[in-house]
Amino acid sequence: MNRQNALLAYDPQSIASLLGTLIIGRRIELHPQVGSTNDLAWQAGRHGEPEGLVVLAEEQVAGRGRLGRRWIAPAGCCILCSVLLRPRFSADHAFYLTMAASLAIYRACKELDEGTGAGDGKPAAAVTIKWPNDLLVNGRKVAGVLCESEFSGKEWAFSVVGFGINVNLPAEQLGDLRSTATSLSIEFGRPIDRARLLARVLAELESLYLLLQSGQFGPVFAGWAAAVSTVGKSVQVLEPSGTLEGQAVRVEQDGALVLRLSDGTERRVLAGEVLHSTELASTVE
Ligand code: BT5
Repeated sequence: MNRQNALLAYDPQSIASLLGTLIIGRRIELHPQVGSTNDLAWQAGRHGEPEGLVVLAEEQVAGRGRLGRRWIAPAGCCILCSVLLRPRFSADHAFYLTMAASLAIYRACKELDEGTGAGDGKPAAAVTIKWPNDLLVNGRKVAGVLCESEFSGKEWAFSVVGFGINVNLPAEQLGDLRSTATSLSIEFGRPIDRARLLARVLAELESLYLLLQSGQFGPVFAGWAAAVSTVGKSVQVLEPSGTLEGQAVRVEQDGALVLRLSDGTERRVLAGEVLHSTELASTVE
C-alpha cells in the first residue's frame, strides 16, 4: 500500500460512518485478499444473508470481468466491492441493476470533478459511461461493473452487484492496461479518499435500487442513457458470433444498444465488447 492510501482510512467503521443508507452497508466486510469479492457475496447470498451486505477487498487474485475476462487491480489502492441485493422486481429487468451501478459510480465520479473547483484553469474531466458498463474518464476506463444473479426458476433469488474502481492507482502500475485504462487520481490530479467515494457510490446505488424496487424504471434508464457516450459514435462490436460495425444510434429500455449498419438496417446488440471510433483510430495508428 502506498503512503497516500495508508493515510486515508479505509475500513468498515469509517465507511459505515459516512453512509446514510437503510439497506446497503448493513454489514460491511473488508478482506486483505480474496479470490473475487463477487464469490464471497454469492456464497453469503446462498446462505441466506439479508440484502445489503457489502464485501470489500484490498486485493483480488481472481477478479472477474464479464464474458470470462479478468479484472486486474494492484493491492491497496482501488475499490473492489460486491453488494448483495434481493430484488423483488421481474428478473426480465435484471439489466437495470447494471444500469443503476454504472450510474451510481458515474454520479459519484462527477461529484469528484465538481470538487476540483471551478476557475483553476483546468478543463473539467469528461466522465461518461461506455455501453454497457464501463466508466470512462477522459476516454479511458476507470471502473467496470459485473452483476451476477441467481434465479430459482423464474424467481430471482439474489443478485451480486460487483464493481471495481481504479482510485489511487499510479500510471506506472497500470501495466499492460495503460493504453485503455486510467485512475481517478491520475485524471483528477490528487489522491481520492476511497471511503468517501465508496460511501457516495453506495448511497447513489441505494437510491436507484429503491426506485427499481418500487417499479420506477424510467428515471434509472433516463439517467443511464443520458450518460452513455457510445450513442452517436461509430463503433465496432465484438460479439461471440463475429464483429459488427455501425453507428450507435440509441440505447433501449432493456439496455440494448442499437446500431445502424452501412446498409441502413438497424441491429440491436445486447452483449459484447464495444470499441468507440476514437479507440479504433488509436488502434490503426
Ligand atoms: C468489467 O468487465 O468491467 C467488470 C469488472 C468488475 C470488477 C469487479 S471488482 C469487484 C468484483 N469482483 C470481481 O471478481 N469482479 C467485480 P469487462 O467489461 O468484461 O471488462 C474487463 C476488461 O477490462 C478486461 O478484459 C481488461 O481489458 C480491462 N480491465 C481489467 N482490469 C482493469 C482495470 N483495473 N482498469 C481498467 N480496465 C481493466
